[in-house]
Amino acid sequence: MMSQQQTLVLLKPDALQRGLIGKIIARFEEKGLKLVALKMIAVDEELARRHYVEHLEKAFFPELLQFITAAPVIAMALEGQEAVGVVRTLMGATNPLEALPGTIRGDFGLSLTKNIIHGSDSPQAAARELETFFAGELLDYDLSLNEWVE
Ligand code: IDP
Ligand code: MG
Repeated sequence: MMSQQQTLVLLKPDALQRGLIGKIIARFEEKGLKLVALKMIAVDEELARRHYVEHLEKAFFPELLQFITAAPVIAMALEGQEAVGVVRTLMGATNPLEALPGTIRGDFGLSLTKNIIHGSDSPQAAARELETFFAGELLDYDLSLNEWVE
């Protein structure tokens, strides 16, 4: 069954430094997803540990921590039919070397760590991550394009 969902997206420090922010946000707009929150934020170690709690013990965590705290990120909440899975599909595989062309990671990345974008991997993760970045800040409004894309 299809359902309206909300999901958290982070445009990681490499996306900002490489000037890819506008292009990536455009892909979500063009898809028809609705922005319900958007901000730029410097992720500190405490926030990184909270967000990536399932990865704290992984061998790559120190490298991930260094990367995600190296420059600001753009955080956004997106809403739409099956938004969690749709965003993951648009992102492409975690490893940009394996991500298909046409996906964000497939088109823009080469590095497994510096892979441009984060998207929640389940509705449960989305709820937790949206609380981490946007507690009480999600906006409720009518988007006129919705009647044409859903
Ligand atoms: P995801 O971002 O596609 O959900 P996760 O497995 O949740 O992938 O990993 C979180 C992030 O940690 C990745 O997006 C990537 O930046 C980094 N990462 C994942 N696996 C590795 C690895 O094996 N080496 C280095 N960095 C990794
Ligand atoms: Mg993940």
